[in-house]
Amino acid sequence: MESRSYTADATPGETVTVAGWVHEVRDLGGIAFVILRDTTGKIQIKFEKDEMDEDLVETGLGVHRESVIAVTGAVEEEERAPTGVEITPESVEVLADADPELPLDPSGKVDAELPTRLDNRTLDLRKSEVQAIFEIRAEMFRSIREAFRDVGCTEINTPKIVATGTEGGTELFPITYFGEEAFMNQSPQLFKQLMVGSGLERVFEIGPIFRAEEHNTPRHLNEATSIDFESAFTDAEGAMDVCEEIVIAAYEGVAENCEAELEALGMADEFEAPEAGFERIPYEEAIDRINATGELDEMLGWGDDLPTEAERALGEEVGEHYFITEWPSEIKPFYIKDNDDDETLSTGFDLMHPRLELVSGGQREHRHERLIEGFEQQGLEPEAFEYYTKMFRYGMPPHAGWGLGAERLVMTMLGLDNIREAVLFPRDRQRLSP
Ligand code: AMO
Repeated sequence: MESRSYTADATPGETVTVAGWVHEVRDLGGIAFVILRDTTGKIQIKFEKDEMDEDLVETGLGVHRESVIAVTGAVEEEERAPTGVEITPESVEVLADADPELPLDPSGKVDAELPTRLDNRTLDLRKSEVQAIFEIRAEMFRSIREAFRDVGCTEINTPKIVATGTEGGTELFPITYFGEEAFMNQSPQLFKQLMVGSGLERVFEIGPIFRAEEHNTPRHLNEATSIDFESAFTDAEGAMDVCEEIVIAAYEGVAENCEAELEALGMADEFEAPEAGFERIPYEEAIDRINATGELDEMLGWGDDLPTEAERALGEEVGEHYFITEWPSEIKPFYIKDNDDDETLSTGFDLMHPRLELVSGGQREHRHERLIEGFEQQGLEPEAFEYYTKMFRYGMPPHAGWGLGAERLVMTMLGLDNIREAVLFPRDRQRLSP
């Protein structure tokens, strides 16, 4: 194939070779059109049956929809064409034929249910509005990485095959590691903490986390992508400041660089970055405000986790991103530090989108003795975590951090109903392939 041009770059006066998928064949009798689609858009190919070579016409119009073809020809202005230009073909080459029966219609004229879409993700991603989600996801990571660099973070990668769980035993995926029991990591929690005591001090990681969640919900995955931050010499307030900055940077990057994608999703007009200064609501006040909405069948009490309806009720009232701070110590993990003045309170915080939780974080317990006590209180054996606790005896600075679910960020940013729409190949209770 001659060097290939994108359809979006085809300029009148040039002779180009474009390559892509047959989006549509429109036969009007003496004249027929093939609409060819590539990653940048679509272009019309014009066939004038009486004036063109018979074989050329047959090849061009005989292909099934979604076949891959390459077309060489002159680009001309044509105001009746969908993009204002069309190609008069000199040659058409069929690079890959498509079956006439497709499991899913990439032109979007026939709707498909989510399971069918996920089973045929390759075809699903030929739709511009689906492609847009993943272009936006990629831009989100690009701008987040840049924002982390701007606040002095080093990007790290930590093991995903681990010896111990950190976020609760029931959600662990066990595996066999050369005859020994091991697990898929639930979060990079302990490793990122170990790095703040190293020379790196301030780190971030974007990587997979694995949770053997029993429930199949529109907001849970069994394999998710976590955006993790951890910094030495920072407290919960400082960690929340960075969290806010990163979330806003993600939105700003998308607003600046994804105009066409937002357009494809029909969101170009209303999309805007949240304003800085997210409200920070102490847990106790959050409970009171939720109870006051009258939306819950049962009143919430101190120490209760927030059920989905509670998150929704408060989210509706606040109407934008907000933090819940000062969670009860008893419902936060062993690595979260208690409040210095009141041990029943922790330094743990969550960042909430009005629809759901995006982030958990807090200041960490960096005092060795207290850390060991915390393990024991949670019924964990500190010996199993010695690789971690040991380093707290050799100079571990005060530190804080958080973990942000990337798919939840995409889901809330784009108003997607189901978190699976934000993942190429989701893993859930029913889905292990593709
Ligand atoms: P947590 O368990 O709250 O905290 O996870 C942090 C964030 O990760 C996302 N998340 C998920 N997203 C989709 N499906 C899941 N099953 C899933 N589980 C978690 C959520 C959640 O808010 N180590 C701590 C973080 C820290 O303190 O730094 C942790 O993992 O958006």
